[in-house]
Amino acid sequence: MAKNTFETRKGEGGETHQQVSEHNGDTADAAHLTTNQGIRISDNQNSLRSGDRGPTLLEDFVLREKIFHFDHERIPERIVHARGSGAHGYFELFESLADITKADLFQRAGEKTPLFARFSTVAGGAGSVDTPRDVRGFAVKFYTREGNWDLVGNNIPVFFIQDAVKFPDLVHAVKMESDRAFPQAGSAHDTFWDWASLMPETTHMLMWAMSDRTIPRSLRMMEGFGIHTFRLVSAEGKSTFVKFHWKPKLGIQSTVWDEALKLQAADNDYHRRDLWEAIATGNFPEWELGLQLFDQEFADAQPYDVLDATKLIPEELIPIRIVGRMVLDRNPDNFFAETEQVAFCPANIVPGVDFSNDPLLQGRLFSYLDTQKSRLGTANFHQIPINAPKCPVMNFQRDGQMQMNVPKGRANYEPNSLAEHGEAGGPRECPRTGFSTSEGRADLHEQGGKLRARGELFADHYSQARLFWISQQPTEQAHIASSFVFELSKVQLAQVPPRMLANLRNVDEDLGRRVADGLGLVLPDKSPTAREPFAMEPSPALSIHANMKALLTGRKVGILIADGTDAAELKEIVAAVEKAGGTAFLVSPRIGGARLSDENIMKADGQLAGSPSQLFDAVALVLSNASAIDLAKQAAAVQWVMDAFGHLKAIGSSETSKPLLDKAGVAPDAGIVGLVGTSFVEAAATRYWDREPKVRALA
Ligand code: HDE
Repeated sequence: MAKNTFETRKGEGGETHQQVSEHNGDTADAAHLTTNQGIRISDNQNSLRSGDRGPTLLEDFVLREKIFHFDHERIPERIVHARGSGAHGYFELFESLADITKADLFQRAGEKTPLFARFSTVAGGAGSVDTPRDVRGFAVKFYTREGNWDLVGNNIPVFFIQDAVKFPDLVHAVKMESDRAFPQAGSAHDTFWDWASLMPETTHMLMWAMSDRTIPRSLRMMEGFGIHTFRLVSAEGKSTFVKFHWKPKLGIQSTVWDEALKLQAADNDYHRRDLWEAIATGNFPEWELGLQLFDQEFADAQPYDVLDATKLIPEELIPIRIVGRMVLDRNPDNFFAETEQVAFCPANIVPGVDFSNDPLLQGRLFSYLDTQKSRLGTANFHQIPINAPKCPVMNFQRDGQMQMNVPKGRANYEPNSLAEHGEAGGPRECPRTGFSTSEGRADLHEQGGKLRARGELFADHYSQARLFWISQQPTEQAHIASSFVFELSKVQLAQVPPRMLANLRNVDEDLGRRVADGLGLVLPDKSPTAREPFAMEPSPALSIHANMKALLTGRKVGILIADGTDAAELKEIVAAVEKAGGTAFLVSPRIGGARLSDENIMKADGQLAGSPSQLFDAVALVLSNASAIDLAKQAAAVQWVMDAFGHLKAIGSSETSKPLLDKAGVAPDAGIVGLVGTSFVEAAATRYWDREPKVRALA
């Protein structure tokens, strides 16, 4: 802004920037430090004092302005989803959807629409860690030619509650407890489980929350879901129900729980850094946009209500139609201005997209606008660059705090006949192209009088929780049961775990029994059900393990080196990792590097103690025998290997590295391989679930 001001002054024929510089002897083309009023600052190191050891003077407007601005740098953090990371990118349409929707961004195959995406954890504060067990927000703002469309979703296709009226209770229960302000960023505490165990409608979501979905390996490796049923509306007014899905190009992948816990110490910013580095190195994260399209007839035939956000529609029933892709190709220039100030709102939709009567969605339509006013402080938050539509905005809304526009003329009402904005007197309604609520919304007309009630089918809380359970592979089931044990073991209120067990028995007897065993509790009677669950066919699409892609692309391999490392072997392994699309990261006891067998010094990317193996997807040990014997005496090195083994990762090692492997208790299996040929890069593309029973007892 300061720069523009100078340019304007030049244009107006006043004293120019150049002339000012010549007056005072500063170089004309230097970037001058100024106050917010544009006054050049001569000294940014010393405040104005009375004598060089005397008191600071009140008249020092440079100091006062700087500190004043600093004092107000923070704004209220988001009440939920406070911790987030964002990036710019674009959406590219694969095929025209003109027959289904008139939304402009879905008309022309190959066309790109700019967007900004923000991923977040839910419970923790803005400064909390990236890897707690938590749902992840997945919010996308499309800057379409017809205005902004925000698809504000999560990485899980269902939600905890059915009605917006319960949201404050959910959030109060899960966030840090109100008297003691802990725990930060985690659900493993009394109030969350007290509330959840009293709310059977949470059960389906709890199954997802206790699965590996809530400990993603990377923001780039998680799915996204719009959750609610929305509508797409064609130019002819035909309306189709839709559920939105984002499918990551790298496949879904999660960490194991012990790894996620240790990541909290290894790198608080693990996901933020991963996203940033991927974009900075040109490995642009990518997701495909998929639609589940269905009509009223299908909706009416289901034994669950499509307006209930605790239910999903199995992909096997309504296949996902891939219609385009999102590519994130630019990191933010400024975290605060963009990622922090971006203001999403599910009510931001464009002609051709419409809401359904999902009572959770309906409540959200109010909440987001309201929260932005308290977070960003003004009703003009839409003028902040990251929120501003990239199409014209024309109306007679005026004034308000932080108004950035300078509307001209007297006409600030509609209709008017002042002809100040052209013959029509300013912007007018657009009955043909403007947004109009779909007439095809049968769900609008199906109600009786004014009621505080839910549809009958909303009362079934267990059928889909069971669907999720039976769609998981045995290791995934063991992770779910173990997570329930972990979380409920942190609960100190004696009445809560039995209540939760009573609910879990309605999902699956075996699950209830395993969690009870893990807790050392007697299995209580089943809790009464409001509506009897019914059987559903398993949906393999709900399993991570069944759908994980064996890829090294986008993944990171830690390579341990030390003095005496074989130079040729190291070169070969780094080349193989990079050829397979992975990143090779050299770890050494000293950051300055290691003296290789050819006497050259190889600088390390990370020092051993600061680069634990949980930061990598697979590890390789390229050590001389002497170094391996030496490192076997160092806890950091032994732990490095033990953790890689315990986190079910591939370990490649030269024969000479064996003393360290042995010390770490590494037992042979398919993931323990040599470094010759392609065996390591092939092994490094996956995890070794079969190893798990050898390294930990699961419920
Ligand atoms: Fe949100 N949610 N939410 N939510 N939500 C917010 O808006 C709210 C819900 C989601 O990166 C808040 O700007 C209510 C479901 C994401 O900035 C707030 C209800 C889903 C983000 C709010 C829900 C979400 C938010 C807090 C129940 C998945 C972060 C700060 C009716 C479909 C967006 C803010 C970002 C943020 C309210 C339920 C996703 C308070 C009342 C369901 C990804 O307005």
